Amino acid sequence: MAFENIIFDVVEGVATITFNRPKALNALNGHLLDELSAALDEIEADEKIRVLVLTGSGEKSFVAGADITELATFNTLQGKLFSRKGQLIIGRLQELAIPVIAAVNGFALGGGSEIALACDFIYASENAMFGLPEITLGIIPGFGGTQRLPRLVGSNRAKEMIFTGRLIPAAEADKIGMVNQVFPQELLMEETLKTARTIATRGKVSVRAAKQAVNSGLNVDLATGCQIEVDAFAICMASEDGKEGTRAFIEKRKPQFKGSLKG
Ligand code: CO8
Repeated sequence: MAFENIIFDVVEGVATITFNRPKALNALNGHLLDELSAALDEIEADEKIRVLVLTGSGEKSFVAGADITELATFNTLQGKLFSRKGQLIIGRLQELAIPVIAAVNGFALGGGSEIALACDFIYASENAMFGLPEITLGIIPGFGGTQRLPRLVGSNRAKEMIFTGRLIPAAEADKIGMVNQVFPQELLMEETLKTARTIATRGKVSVRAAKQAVNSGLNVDLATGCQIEVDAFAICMASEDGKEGTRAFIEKRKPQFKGSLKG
């Protein structure tokens, strides 16, 4: 499918989706969300894609939130449908079988922060700014921000950001555990792709199992989470990759993971 609002490419098992509406600082409109959904369909159908990276075009913005000019035209029902569409897509990002890394290269505001929060982790450029400024528009986050931000940085820090709409720079986001690493703008994609390629060399079954175990475990008590881990561990042990990884260690060679889901 040809895209107008995103750039989608795949290199050596790493897919990159670049939000690409530079005139509106890559703000999310309905068309962009539809294209994002179609790109996720393509990713899910391609067994060779091992990691997804999300970033924004240009050096100023990752995503400056929902498109406010479009939001302003919505009635209640349209607002509800837009919020639902966004939440479905963001939920898909979170649950995607492969890891998703946000490379935040500038403003990640409102829906932009919410997309980044649904990724497995965030790398940021030094000029990145995060925030949920919806309160300044008389609304609240609608793509999961009130739920995912407190889970990541604690309810007190999340409430301060959500109640004030204050934007925080990358260094502060790093300090409160919202981002994993901060890089100079010119190194952000290089460093992100380096990590993505490292993950792409790991066993597909074990990376998938690890993501599912962490995600599922966050929603349950520790004992249930540990049981989830037992089951995921057993699947890895029974997989071809699990056998190859342990055999390679004993034979003092690099493992050749095939990523087969067969046991
Ligand atoms: N929507 C539409 N256009 C935008 C947006 C946006 N979110 N952000 C920036 N733009 C446009 C500007 O209007 C401007 O266009 P033009 O050149 O035609 O005037 C262009 O991008 C450049 O922006 P600025 O001139 O404003 O650039 P500055 O460097 O001066 O400022 C800021 C950059 C601080 C990012 C500023 O543009 C800004 O505050 N933008 C809005 C940020 C915001 O409030 N985002 C949250 C939106 S609400 C949201 O995301 C809710 C998500 C959940 C929705 C739930 C469903 C109902």
